[in-house]
Amino acid sequence: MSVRSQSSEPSAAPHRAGFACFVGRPNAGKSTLTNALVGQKVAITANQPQTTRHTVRGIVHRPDAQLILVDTPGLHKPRTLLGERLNDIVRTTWAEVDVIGFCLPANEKLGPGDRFIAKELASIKKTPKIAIVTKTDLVDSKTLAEQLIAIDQLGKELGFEWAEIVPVSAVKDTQVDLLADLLVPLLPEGPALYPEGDLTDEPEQIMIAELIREAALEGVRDELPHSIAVVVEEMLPREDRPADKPLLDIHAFVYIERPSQKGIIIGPKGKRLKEVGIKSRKQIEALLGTPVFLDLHVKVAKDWQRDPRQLRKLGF
Ligand SMILES: Nc1nc2c(ncn2[C@@H]2O[C@H](COP(=O)(O)OP(=O)(O)OP(=O)(O)O)[C@@H](O)[C@H]2O)c(=O)[nH]1
Ligand SMILES: [Mg+2]
Repeated sequence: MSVRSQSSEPSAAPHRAGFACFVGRPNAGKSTLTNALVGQKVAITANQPQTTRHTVRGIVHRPDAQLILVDTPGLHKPRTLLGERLNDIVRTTWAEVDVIGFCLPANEKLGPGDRFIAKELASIKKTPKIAIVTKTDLVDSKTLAEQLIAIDQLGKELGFEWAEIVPVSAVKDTQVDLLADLLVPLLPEGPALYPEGDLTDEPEQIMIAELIREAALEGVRDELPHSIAVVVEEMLPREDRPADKPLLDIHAFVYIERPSQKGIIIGPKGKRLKEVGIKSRKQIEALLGTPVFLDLHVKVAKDWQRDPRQLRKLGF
């Protein structure tokens, strides 16, 4: 029998702080889940594979813990140098975090891509792994139950136990808080690592470029989403503006890989590019809290996904 102290105060749980990464196939819902946990958009999302191209940190502040989420690009069979770089980022990340959250969509049966990732995870023995079944709002309870069993089985086949298997819906905000509750005890004890109120450590310039890319991704298909890259070249407060009416000039380039893609991005009479500008400008203004003049230019960076020099220029 354990001896309890007489104090009526329950001994306070130690403060914890650490890193959890979300990994999984492209389009599994990692970035949407990151945003749901943080309570604000820190990572862009799209209904297309390979939307995320760098690690995005989202910070969850709680009285008992600081949970730093590291959203990663979807792990996939690479077809380009960019794809290889993205996969490298994922592998470096999962080797460094305190806990790994493996995201598997509820509405897709486990496939070779998931098994491939799970196998690699199995070799990272020291790090606890939580299986997260995403998009549960898209399936009925029977399908969900089958998925949970399949995931449990997958762990057993590979010779490890999931620390937890948690079904969530980021879109319907179902069990998102529970997921945080399960991740926190797996973090090391320690003080907060980021200042209170910081929700991400993404530089503003990168977030802006990402918001433009997100708007540009909407409605494009096939290979085009992969071909788009956005770089913010310059951000300058407009001169001669009264102090109470500032305007920020933002100049950005939307890169594509081939001249033939230009027409699609720009659209008839520039209509499409204009829409991308309007949509992303609203989000940028909300992010910065200041009116913005957004100047977008489309440029060709020939076959940039395969060209080391171009990749470097674009920040990969
Ligand atoms: N219905 C539903 N859709 C979701 C949910 N979570 C994500 N999605 C959708 O799934 C698609 C992919 O979501 P993302 O969060 O961009 O996926 P990701 O895993 O970050 O994708 P990559 O960055 O390409 O690896 C988007 O269209 C999301 O709106 C969810 O809980 N329910
Ligand atoms: Mg993503």
